[in-house]
Amino acid sequence: MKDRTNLTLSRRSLLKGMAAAGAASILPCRLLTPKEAIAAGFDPNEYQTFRNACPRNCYDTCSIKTYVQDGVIKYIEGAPESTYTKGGLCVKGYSYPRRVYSPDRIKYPMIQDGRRSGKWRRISWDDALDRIAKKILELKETDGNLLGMGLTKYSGNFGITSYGVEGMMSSLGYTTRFVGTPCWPAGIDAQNYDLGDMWCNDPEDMVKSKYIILWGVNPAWCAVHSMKYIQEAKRQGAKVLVIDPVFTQTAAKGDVFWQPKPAGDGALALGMAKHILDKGLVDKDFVNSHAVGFNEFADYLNNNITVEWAAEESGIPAQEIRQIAEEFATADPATIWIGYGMQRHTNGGASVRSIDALVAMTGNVGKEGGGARYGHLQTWGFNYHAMIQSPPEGSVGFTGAAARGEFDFTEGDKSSYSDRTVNINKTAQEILDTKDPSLKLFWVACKNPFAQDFDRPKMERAFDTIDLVVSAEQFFTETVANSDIVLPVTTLFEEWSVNVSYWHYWMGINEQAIKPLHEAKSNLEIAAALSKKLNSLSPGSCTFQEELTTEDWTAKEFNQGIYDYFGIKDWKDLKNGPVKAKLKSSASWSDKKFGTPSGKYEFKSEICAEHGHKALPEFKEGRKAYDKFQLLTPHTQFALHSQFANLDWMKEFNKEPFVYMHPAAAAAKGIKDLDMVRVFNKVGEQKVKVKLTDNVSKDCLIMYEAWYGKNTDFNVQNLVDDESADMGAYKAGAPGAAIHGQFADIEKA
Ligand SMILES: Nc1nc2c(c(=O)[nH]1)N[C@H]1C(S)=C(S)[C@@H](COP(=O)(O)OP(=O)(O)OC[C@H]3O[C@@H](n4cnc5c(=O)[nH]c(N)nc54)[C@H](O)[C@@H]3O)O[C@H]1N2
Ligand SMILES: Nc1nc2c(c(=O)[nH]1)N[C@H]1C(S)=C(S)[C@@H](COP(=O)(O)OP(=O)(O)OC[C@H]3O[C@@H](n4cnc5c(=O)[nH]c(N)nc54)[C@H](O)[C@@H]3O)O[C@H]1N2
Ligand SMILES: [Mo]
Repeated sequence: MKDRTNLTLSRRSLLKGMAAAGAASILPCRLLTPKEAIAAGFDPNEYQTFRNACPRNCYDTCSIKTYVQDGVIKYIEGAPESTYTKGGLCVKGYSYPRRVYSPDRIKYPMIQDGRRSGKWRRISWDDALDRIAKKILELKETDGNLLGMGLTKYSGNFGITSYGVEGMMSSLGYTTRFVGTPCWPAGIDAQNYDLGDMWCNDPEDMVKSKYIILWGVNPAWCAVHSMKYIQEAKRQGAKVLVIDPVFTQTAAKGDVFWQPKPAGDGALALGMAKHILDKGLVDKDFVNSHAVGFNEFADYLNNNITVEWAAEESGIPAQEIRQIAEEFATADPATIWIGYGMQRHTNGGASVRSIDALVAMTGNVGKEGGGARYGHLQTWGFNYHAMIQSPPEGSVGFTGAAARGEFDFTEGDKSSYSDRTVNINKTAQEILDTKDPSLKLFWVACKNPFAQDFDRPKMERAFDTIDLVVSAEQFFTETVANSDIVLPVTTLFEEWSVNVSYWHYWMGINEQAIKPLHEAKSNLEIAAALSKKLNSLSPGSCTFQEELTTEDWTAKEFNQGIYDYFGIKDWKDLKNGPVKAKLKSSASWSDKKFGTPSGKYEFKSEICAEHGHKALPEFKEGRKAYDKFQLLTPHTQFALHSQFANLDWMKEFNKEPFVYMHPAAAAAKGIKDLDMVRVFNKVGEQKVKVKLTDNVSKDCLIMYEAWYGKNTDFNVQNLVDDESADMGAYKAGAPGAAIHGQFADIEKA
């Protein structure tokens, strides 16, 4: 029997979360339902309640109900109104009060005397902003433009008002932006080539599925609220197959588990497609009426693919491939949830295209309970008022006409001035390579490059070339340690915003439930304060509004389109609870009108070919091994990237990091359970304790990403290089990262 202990831990942690959030007296020894809590003496009328929304980069984007007494958060729960959140939060969510009131929070602006020295001094907001503003003005003076100022921002806070960070940069002038995403871009491009957009069914309709393949996705940890739909579908007779190189907790809940070689997914999907073709199980109506290029795809399969070859490439026995392919093709409806984990490879985009093809050829696209589910941005139609700001009059920018370092600012049409964009997935290398002007001032917000970007040793060298690094943060992360000035930012409970998901179809308002703690300011308030300071030093040097409230700026994000889509009259309606989009069908593409040039599903995509890939979803090999073991660094239950694992409650369940290894592979190296080991490769090395488990294959090492706080040097990015995924540049502006296309060796330390 595989290890399921973490599931129990999760439940215990929930209890702990609620109890310590202030409801201890009414929660004696287990998690109570709201009804039981009330029966036990919990009187909701004694509290002020607020609506909040978890802004972390997560499928679930939970709607939260917050109970406040005397200006202090006492208790939080999932909003009962949302059928998705359904009154519950995840284990991390329940720990929020510990995050807000953590003694480790950055409380004031501070300055460090020497990077990584740890010698931080408190300074006033005025002093901090004065130093930053003077550096901005100095750059404009010496360079004649502001391209020497860089911004790296990603997903620390996905509340819509946080796009005010980008807005702040635009209001200063044309700057250098780190663009792209480490998360999901290869799959986004793949779905755009095939379907004309990334657009998934409502996850709540998985209950209608008769066959569910969870392909490189771990919802038991990463999208906990979706598990109830999968479980319900199972109760109604659906079969669930989980495909992952790791026996995850999601796998433990499935009926069948396939443990393929990492990056072997394309071969597996094509092998299944070939068998479906051989057996005459193709949905002829769909491929003839609603698709282009199926005949060419069928020719490709007939000429190049055999089930035996697929078995060899993926490590899954041919007989199993045949059986599952037949089951999938004959179940109606059948669906595949394509995870973000599986596309973080040098062939990730190609693999997603072949999985899309499998769903399409069986006629499961555009069907309720069916679909190639990846993600969507249908609910994101906000104004992006905070983000769209104009540069000051006379700003000089990048003309984009010439290669980096060779362009002439004096030439070119001023209306075509733009920011200079560089690849976020090669942050360290881009900092080192960017010249004329080089980066001298770096703004980091909603981003932890030392924990989440790649090649940490190179990151340190790169940061050391920058004059002034400013981090807007909540905790003293490794990135803060490599900064000069840190600005304290509010948590979600201390500001207004609005949140939607890239997975479900709910929208929730985020009210300010408590006053900002210490001297923290929101991303928007920081932008306003910087603007005020700059304009006092040099009038007209910043266009950002100097006085604002996050509530007013949240209101500015709404429009009639959003109101109509969600069926509300006013954004204030959201104070009554989250609302769900009024969907015509729970299925995406239900009218079979696709966003591709042909308006049909494109088994053959000319755009894809123009972008240098194959027109058909052909097989592409994964990255060639450069060391003994494949190294995977996926997401963990007790952290959301570099957030949460540092909190005291989380540490009770997840005290320290481990590398996970198969016992047989360990025996061959003389390594025993809980030994201290050294994991190393061409990027760097990491010392960590080992846990032996047959949840991983003999050829793999697993280390979960997370930042545990200041007392450990654990960082998976010491072992992950910045190799690109095959796709991502089309829709995200830069290719994805081959995060799981990594290799390493291990020895006893
Ligand atoms: N090895 C490896 N690397 C990975 C991945 C992996 O699987 N393995 N996954 C990748 C993926 S999928 C993603 S999405 C990225 C995530 O990378 P990031 O977006 O960098 O992830 P987070 O750690 O969630 O957030 C970064 C920081 O934002 C801060 N923050 C939170 N709220 C606010 C706010 O309101 N304002 C400001 N200024 N800061 C705030 C948090 O304290 C945190 O330190 O990592 C990628 N990197
Ligand atoms: N608890 C928690 N929840 C989260 C996050 C978190 O950090 N913690 N992060 C959020 C974010 S930003 C994201 S992007 C999502 C990610 O959500 P998921 O996509 O579910 O998570 P990952 O851990 O990135 O990857 C999922 C699985 O892909 C597997 N995998 C790796 N390589 C391959 C391969 O070649 N083939 C196959 N078939 N599988 C492979 C990994 O072993 C892993 O189990 O979750 C979100 N939710
Ligand atoms: Mo992500």
